[in-house]
Amino acid sequence: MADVIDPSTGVLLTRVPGMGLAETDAAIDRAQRAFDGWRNVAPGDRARLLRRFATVVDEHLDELADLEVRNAGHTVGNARWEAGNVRDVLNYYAGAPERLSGRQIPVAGGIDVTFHEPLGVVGIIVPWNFPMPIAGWGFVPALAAGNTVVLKPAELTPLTAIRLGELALEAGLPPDVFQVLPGKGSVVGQRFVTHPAVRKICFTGSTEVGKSIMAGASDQVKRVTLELGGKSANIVFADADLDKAAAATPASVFDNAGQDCCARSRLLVQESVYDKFLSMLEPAVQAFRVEEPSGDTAEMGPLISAGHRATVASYVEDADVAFTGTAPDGDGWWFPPTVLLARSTGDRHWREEVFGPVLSVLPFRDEQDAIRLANDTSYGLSGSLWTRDLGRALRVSRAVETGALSVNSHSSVRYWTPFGGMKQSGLGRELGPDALLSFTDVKNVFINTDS
Ligand code: TAP
Repeated sequence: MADVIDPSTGVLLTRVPGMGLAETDAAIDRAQRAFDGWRNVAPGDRARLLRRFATVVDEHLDELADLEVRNAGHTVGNARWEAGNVRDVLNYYAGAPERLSGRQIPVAGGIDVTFHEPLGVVGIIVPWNFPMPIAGWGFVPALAAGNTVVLKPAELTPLTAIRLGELALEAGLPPDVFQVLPGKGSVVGQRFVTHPAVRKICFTGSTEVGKSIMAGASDQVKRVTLELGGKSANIVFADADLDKAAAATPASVFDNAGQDCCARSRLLVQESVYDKFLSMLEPAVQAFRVEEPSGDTAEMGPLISAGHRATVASYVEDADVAFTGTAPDGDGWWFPPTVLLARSTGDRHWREEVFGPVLSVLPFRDEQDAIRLANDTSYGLSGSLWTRDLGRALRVSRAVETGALSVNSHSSVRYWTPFGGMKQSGLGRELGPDALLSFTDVKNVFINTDS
């Protein structure tokens, strides 16, 4: 049994039984048995079932959002967006089954055709920071491509995933096609790695665990998609619209209390506007509303757990604090938005993923210096740059080694565009038009037409 706690109050919400090894094996066996039936559901019918699932999620949007506010401390605005994202991803990939076509390739003496075959059982391992969207980015394309799915939510945040599993059945998905298996990563998640019937793992979480999953998966040449950590840069050039850049910066790193692999947690400001920009940023950070997350005005809620709050606090001890925002006192795992001045690129808060509402700031000289500093990390997930110079925007976009970048904006995620990391931020891409194919293998068939 795992305690499920409301991070905004520290109060126990419920207890959820964790699956052991035998139950995990039984669920994987059921998923394997369900595979043949699911892959053979006519494309139009599979599409209709996914659309119906989207409708049922939409009908339960407020309920799902409320669960996430209480279980993960997400602001209600974010939580509604997250439930809506599951619905949208379902609708988007519901268009896939009838479009999952192979090729006909010209050959002598016959015809040659390719098929995108589903893999079998796909295991999805989800972290606690975005329980709904990250689950959906894995299970939806996997199902659309004809795979069956076993999904392990994070122990801290299992409630919305469990509810989505129930809603799938309500929408008419056949039993065992999509199963949610709460439990420990070291038990349920690890079994996905070692069980031969699980043909692919989609993992989102820490780089350390991601590496161990990749190493374990090599034993069975198991496919993996990895979405790992980030330490993304927000680069502000002197020619940028500084008002807009300063106004947008707090949400770029403090949204979801900084517990976001795309958080722009390193701010690089051109030295000629460094002091001016920080003086513009300070009131924007102080105005960022850290409040009880169920209120409509909340822009940021608490951190996920007491242990995580202690980890985040350890980055601020002994650091140069430029200024902070405010956070509620009292129970719950609250932490104020905090802006730190990096003394050098060797500072721990500059180098490591804090995964909390902590922004590190450093000045840069010129374009080359900005690119060098932005790339001086083993991560490469996301990032932003602010400039009015179109040529520079393109040059810097191409030079910064990240999987997703935004110019004069902080957006990273649209369900119809690819998302994923370079370097040690990950492997493969989720979302967008191509993600579906990563849940299939290509089969090539030659048919001899000689008489
Ligand atoms: P992880 O330990 O990586 O947990 C992520 C998921 O993997 C959870 O469901 C976890 O299960 C599971 N897991 C853990 N060990 C496993 C194993 N040996 N085999 C299979 N699955 C396993 O992350 P965390 O401890 O929650 O967070 C630690 C740090 O990772 C954060 O501070 C942050 O820096 C980073 N992080 C990054 C992301 C993204 S989006 N890139 C998301 C979360 C965390 P349990 O429920 O048992 O833990």
